[in-house]
Amino acid sequence: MGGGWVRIALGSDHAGFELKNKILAYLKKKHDVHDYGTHGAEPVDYPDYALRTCDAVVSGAAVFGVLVCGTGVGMSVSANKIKGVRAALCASPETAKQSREHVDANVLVLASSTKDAEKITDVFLNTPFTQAERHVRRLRKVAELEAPSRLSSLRAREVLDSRGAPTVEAEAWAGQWRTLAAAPSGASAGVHEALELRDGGKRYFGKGVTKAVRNVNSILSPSLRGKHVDARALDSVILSVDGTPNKQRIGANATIASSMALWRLQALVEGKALYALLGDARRMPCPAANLINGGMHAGNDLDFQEYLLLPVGARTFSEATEIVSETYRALKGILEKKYGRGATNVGDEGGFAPPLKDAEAPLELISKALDEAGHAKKAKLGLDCAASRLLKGNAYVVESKKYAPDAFADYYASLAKKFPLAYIEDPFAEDAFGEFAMLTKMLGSKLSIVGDDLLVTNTERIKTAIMGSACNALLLKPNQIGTVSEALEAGRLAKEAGWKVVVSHRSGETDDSFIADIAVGVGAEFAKIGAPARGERTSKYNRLLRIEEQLLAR
Ligand code: 2PG
Ligand code: MG
Repeated sequence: MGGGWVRIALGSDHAGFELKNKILAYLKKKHDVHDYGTHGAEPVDYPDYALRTCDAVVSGAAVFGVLVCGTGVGMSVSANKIKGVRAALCASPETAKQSREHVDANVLVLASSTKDAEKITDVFLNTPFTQAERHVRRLRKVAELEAPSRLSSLRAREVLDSRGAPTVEAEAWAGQWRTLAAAPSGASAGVHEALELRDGGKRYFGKGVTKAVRNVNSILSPSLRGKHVDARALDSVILSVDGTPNKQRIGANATIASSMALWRLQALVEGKALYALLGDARRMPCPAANLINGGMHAGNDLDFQEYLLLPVGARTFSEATEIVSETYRALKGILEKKYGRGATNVGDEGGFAPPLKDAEAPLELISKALDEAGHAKKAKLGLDCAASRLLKGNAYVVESKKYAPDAFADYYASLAKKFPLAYIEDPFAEDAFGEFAMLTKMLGSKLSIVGDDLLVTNTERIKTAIMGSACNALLLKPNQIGTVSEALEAGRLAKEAGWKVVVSHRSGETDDSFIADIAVGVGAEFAKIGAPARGERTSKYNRLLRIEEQLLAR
C-alpha cells in the first residue's frame, strides 16, 4: 500500500473494459488502486466485480470505488441498494463535484462512453464532503435540542447472576432512550462493604432481591424521575435518599444497578462513549486474569483464592488477551496430563479448580504454562490471598501450617523470590492496616500490594490506608460502595496518592461490562476480570477489545 495514498477499488463490465484500463493507468500514478476485474458480456444483476468493489468500500479496505459500465444507469441503481454504498453516475466534472459535496458519494459510476473520464475521476476524488456535512450537523443540532434530557423512568427487576443467584437489574429511560445495568455479587465479601440487600426466607435460598427491586421502584424512582440526566447529581440524590453510611436502607445492590444505568443513560443521551463520561484517562488496563481458582470460589483445597496472570509486557490489550488465552489453553493441557480431565473443571471466575492443596503448586503450573505458550518474558504472576478467611485466632493458616503475621510476611517474601510475583491482594485480614503496612514496606518497591477487603472502595478507609502507607494499590469494585460517583472518587484518591488502581469484577457477575469502561476512564493499571472463559468474564475482555479498537482508530 502506498504511504498516504488513497486506496481505490475499481471494476468494469465488458463494455467498460477499455475505459477502465485507461482510468486504472491514470490513477495508478497517484493512488493505491486495486482492480477487481471485468465481467463478461452476458447480463447479471450484481456482477462479481461490482460486488467486490462495493464491498471494499463498505469494509473500509478502499476509500472510493470506481465502476465503469455500459450506460451506468442500472449499475448506479443497484449499487445504491448495498448498505454503506452511495453510488453516483457522473457524466461531467460538475456532477462529480456535486455528488461528493452533497451526498458524500463513495462509488463513482461512469458510462463506458464518458468523455473526460480522468478529469471527472480527479474531481470526484478531490472534492470533500462539505455541504452535506453542514447539513448533517444542523440536523444533529436539532436532534440534540430534542433529545430528552430528563429521566422519565427508572425501574428494576430480579434477574440471575453467573452463580444462578438473583441480582438487581435496573432500567433507566429518557424518552425513547433506554439503558440497562446489573449488580454483581461477591462470595468473599468484606465485612465493611456496603450492604447487599437480600430477602431472606425460603425463596431462592434467602437470596431473592425483591425488596431491593421494590426500593428502586417505589423509593428511588419517584425521587429521581423528571430530573436532568446528570448521573453525578442523580447519585447524590440516591445517597441522600438512602441516608445511611452503608446503603442499608435501599441496599447497595439496588443503588449500584440504578447508578450504573443512570451513567449509561447520560452517556447515551450525550452521545458519548461510556468510558469518556467516566473519566478522561483513555488508557487501556493490563488484564489480571484469574487462571487458577481456590478459596471460596472453588471446590478444591487451595487456601489462596486466586492465582493471577498479569501480561505486563504486552504492548496492547489485544496482545495481552492473546497471551492470557494461550497460557490458559496451555495450562489446561498441563493439568489434564498431570491430574486427569477433572482437574480442568472451572471455578466461579472461569479459572481452573484442580484438586490441589499445595499453595505454591499453582504458581509452578502457571509458570510452566507460560513457558509452553512462549510468553514467559511478557508476564508476571499475582495472588489474591483473601486472607481474612485464613485468619484463625492470631495466626494465618495455609496448608494447615500456622503463621504469625510477621512470619506470614516472610512467607510472601520467599514466594516473591521464587516466582515472578508482581501483585499480592489482601495478604492480611480486612482490618490489619499495620500488617499490610509491614508488607508494603518490605515488598512495595517491587510489588503491588493491593487492598480489597481492607479498603472496600471506601474513601474513608482509603484515606486511613494512605496515611499509614498500608498499600500501594486499590482494588476498585463499584458494588462495594454502592454508587459509581463514590467508586470514581475512590479511584481518584488512590491515583492522587500515587497508587495503582485495579478495577475488579466480582465472583458472581452478569454480562454487564460497565467495569471495563471504568477501567479505561480512570486509567486503571489493571482490570481483574477473571479467566478468558465464561460469558460473564469474556464480556469484559470483549468490551475492552472494542474500546481499544476505538481508541487506536482515533
Ligand atoms: C475478590 C473478589 C473478586 P468476591 O476477592 O477480589 O475476584 O471475589 O467477588 O467473591 O469478593
Ligand atoms: Mg479480593
